Formats: sequence, structure tokens, C-alpha cells
Amino acid sequence: MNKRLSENPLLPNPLIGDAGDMILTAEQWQKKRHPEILEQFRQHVYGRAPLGSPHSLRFELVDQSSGWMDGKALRKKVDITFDGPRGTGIIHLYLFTPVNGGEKVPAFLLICNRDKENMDPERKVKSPFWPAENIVSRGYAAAVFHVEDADPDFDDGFHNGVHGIFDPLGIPRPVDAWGTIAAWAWGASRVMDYFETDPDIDEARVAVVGHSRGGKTSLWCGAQDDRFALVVSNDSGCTGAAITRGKKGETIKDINQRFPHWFCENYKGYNGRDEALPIDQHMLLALMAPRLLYVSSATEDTWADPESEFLACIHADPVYRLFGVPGLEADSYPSPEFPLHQGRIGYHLRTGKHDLTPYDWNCFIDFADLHMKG
Ligand code: GTR
Repeated sequence: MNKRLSENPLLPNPLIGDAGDMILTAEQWQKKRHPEILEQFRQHVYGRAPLGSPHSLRFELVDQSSGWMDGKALRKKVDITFDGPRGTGIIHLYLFTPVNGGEKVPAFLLICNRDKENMDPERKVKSPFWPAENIVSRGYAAAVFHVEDADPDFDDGFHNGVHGIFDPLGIPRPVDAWGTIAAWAWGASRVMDYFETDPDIDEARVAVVGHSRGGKTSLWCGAQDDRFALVVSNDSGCTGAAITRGKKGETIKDINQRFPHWFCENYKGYNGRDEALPIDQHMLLALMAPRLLYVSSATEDTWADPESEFLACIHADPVYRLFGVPGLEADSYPSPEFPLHQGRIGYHLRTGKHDLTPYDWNCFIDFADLHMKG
């Protein structure tokens, strides 16, 4: 393995606690180190959601119909509604489940950050971004919601979306208040709340998938919500799967300047000062251990920096080993189209541009078949 990929003396060690203590057992990790790292990401990067599942949360099945996908799928449309002190919000979930004689099925939930036509519930548009027919044909439910239902993706001073509904009025916004990525992650967890009530879904085998800004979101969601058995990040790059220290392409400063609403205010204090952060993104990945994690990159996606995404997997691996399971099984940086699927961290590099493609989806499903179906 080349030097850049195997060593970086500046990287914080996930297995050394805040007080300098060595973490030697899975139990110490779970009880002490996991909460410490999660707290640091809340405080310095993504911000703190003011609540988990609201008491007001309710699910309305607005459509249930059969005969979809040549009779092989059932479609549900579910409105996931919540009230806060300053309004009501609705996440519109679309769900196709394979017809299989009543057995609960595992599911892939996509956090959709692209145009809504990519998630067409009528299936007039069959976008490769969400290949629902393929997902269903392989025995998984295909679920999707749009990020905009949780929070529109622009900087409005946090007045719209779930920030506007739940944030207290009349006090200055805390420097660690939740940003937009945290709001989207909160939305994905509310979908999991729904899955726990759906008799067709095996809630113990649900994957959350996101591309790019959606991939940053799936990682932050999975880090906080261990009900997700598999967390998939595609081309998530800066403040997603990619190690920040030594990263090529997008930097903390770039991302905070272009998307000032994505992270908490504190994160802007690290513009040009990556090394001052007490954490790095391999520690975010390590928060999934020993659950399943999948990171994918594309050769031309230099803004995200594929090597730094791979590097994060390498440096998350020791935490998986603490649990007695393999994390990333790799001797070297893989060639394109040579997916690494043996450990509990999967990785592949795809030839091509920044995108979420049928190749990527097939790899995620192959990985799920291997680890989640047995
Ligand atoms: C880019 C941003 C990336 C990535 C991407 C996307 O402009 O710099 O961090 O999130 O958008 O979401 O497609």
C-alpha cells in the first residue's frame, strides 16, 4: 500500500479516548468512546438535533396498491407527519415491497437529494439513480423520500423545514445547533420509526443509502441511529466518508462557503484549520462498528477524493477488529470494478463520474446479499 494510504501521523486515533486512555475492549468502545466521538461530531460538525422521535409522530397510509412491476410489487405511499411548537411537517415516503407470500423483507432506503423525477412513484420515469425495479427483483423493499420534506436545501437562516418547526424562538441560535445535513438524517430516522410499524418490512435489516450530500447524511444518520443494519455512502467526499486531513479536492472552507447551512456554526471555525478538529471522518465511519458499512467512490470524482474515502475505511477497520470482526479486507487500493466485500466494511471504486449508478446499486445489493441475508 502506498504511503499516503497507509500512514498519516496527524490522524487522531479512534482508540485513544479524550482523556488519553487506550480503548482495549468492545465494551469500553460502546460505553465510553462511541459516545465521546458522537458528541464531538455533534458539537463541531453536524450540530445537535433538539429531539429524536416526536410524540406527535404519526403515519398515514395514503395509498396501498398491488400490480406494480408486472405484479411483483406492492406500492405504499405513507405520510409521516409531525408537529412542533411552530408548525407541522410531512415526509412523503414511497415504498415498493416484493410480493413474497407474507414474509418480512429487508429494505433499502434512499435519501433522495436529486430532482423528484428520480423517485417517480408512478414508475413512468425509471431513473438509474433509484432503480426500484432492480432492488425489488432482488428481494428487497425499495423506499425513498426527498430531503426537501425534512429541510429545503438552501440557506434561509434556518426558518423553513424542521428547523423552523422545532427550533425555539427568541433565543440566539446555538453554535452547535443542527444544520441541514442533520435535519435530513433526522428525517431518515423518522422513516425507520415507520418501518418499525410496517408488517412487511424487517426493521432489523434496513440499509440507508445516500449519494454525495445524501451520503454525508446517511453516514450521520447511521452514526446516531443504530437501528440501521447497513449504512451506504456513495461519493460523499468532504465531511462524508473522506478523511479531511491531507484531502484533495473540496476542503472544509470550500464546503462551508458554498453551503453555509449544511453544518453547525462551530464547523466554520475549522475553515483552513483541519488539523485543529479533534476528530476526522474515519471516526465517523467507526461509529457504525460492528454494523455493516459500505463506501463507494468514482475514479473521476476528484472533488470528493476517492483515495481519502478509502483511507477512512482503512482507519475505521481497527474499531471493527475490537469487536472480533473484519472491517475492511484490503491489502492495497483496489482497481476500478474490483469491489471489496469480504469484511463488514465494503468498498468499491467505479470508473466514471460523480453519480449513483446501477453498478453502484448492484454492488450494494451484492454486499447486502452476502452479509444481511444469511
Ligand atoms: C457539491 C459539494 C459536494 C457534494 C455535491 C453533491 O457541490 O461540493 O460536497 O455534496 O455537491 O451533493 O452532489
